Amino acid sequence: MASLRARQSRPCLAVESKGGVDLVTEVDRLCEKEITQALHAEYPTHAFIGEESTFLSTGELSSSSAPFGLPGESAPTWIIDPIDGTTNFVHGHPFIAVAIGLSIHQDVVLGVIYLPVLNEMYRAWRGGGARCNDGPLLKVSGAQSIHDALLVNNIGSCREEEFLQLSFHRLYALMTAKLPGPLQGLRMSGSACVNLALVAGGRLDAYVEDGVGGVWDVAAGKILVEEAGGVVVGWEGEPWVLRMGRGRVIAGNAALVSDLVARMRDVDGRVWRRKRLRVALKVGMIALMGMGLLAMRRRREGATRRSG
Ligand code: LIP
Repeated sequence: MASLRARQSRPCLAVESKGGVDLVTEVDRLCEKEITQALHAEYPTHAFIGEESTFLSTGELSSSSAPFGLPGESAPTWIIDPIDGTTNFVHGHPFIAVAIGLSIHQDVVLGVIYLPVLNEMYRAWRGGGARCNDGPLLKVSGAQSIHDALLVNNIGSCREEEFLQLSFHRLYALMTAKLPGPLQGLRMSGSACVNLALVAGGRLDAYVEDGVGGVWDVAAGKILVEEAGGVVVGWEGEPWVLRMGRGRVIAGNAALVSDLVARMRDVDGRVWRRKRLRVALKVGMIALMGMGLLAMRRRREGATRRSG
């Protein structure tokens, strides 16, 4: 991990795009390979899911384009994000994390998140509480309202206009809320794992993101937050489940999370209704123009018949 810190300042880091502004570096791949191979040596029958690749039963790493799904019921599965916050890493920004989660029967039972620049190791296992380094048991914050909350949100690599407009509407609604008052503070860290570790440690009150990159962004942090007395849910407030593909997440203490779920639902509903109204207005305008044109044509035809 010292080498991870050193490589961050290396000027000739090989960076590739996974599509658009989504980046991967040689260090992501190298770290994933080392972590996976070390775990595989200890647990040869276990399954592995990494952000950059998947580990085949032959002991080889395959490229992330290889099809893979969550393994079956019984295989304990290690879920690895070798560098969460790759864009931060590329820019030398300190909010980066290495995350490892272990899921058994689709339930994350163990999680470790290491913040190499801060040298903070967060860890938790089911029933064992969560800790950072040699510190006391972690506890999520007790903030009960957004007016007392420091919220973290990320806008990942999606640059679609509609998605961005909706994302900014949600933040605007929180920043201008009348009751109980506007959000106390808003941050964007660029790393889902840093967010979840800091929520578990009570240094951020809540985390909201629509568009986390995959299970590796959330798995390890989920158990940290839960063992620190908090909850991690999906957009409708449903339990967050391991599922391949992009995801949505809200984490924090239960009261604040259910308030945020309701507020997101409210904004999404309003934006959706406005969009439907705009479509209805457009259709109405087109219909009116069509009727106008038809009436003009009929008048012209009538006039031609009368003059003939
Ligand atoms: C990133 C996450 C970030 C999210 C991005 C992306 P990466 O992971 O940590 O929170 O907004 O979509 O998934 O690519 O830095 O490992």
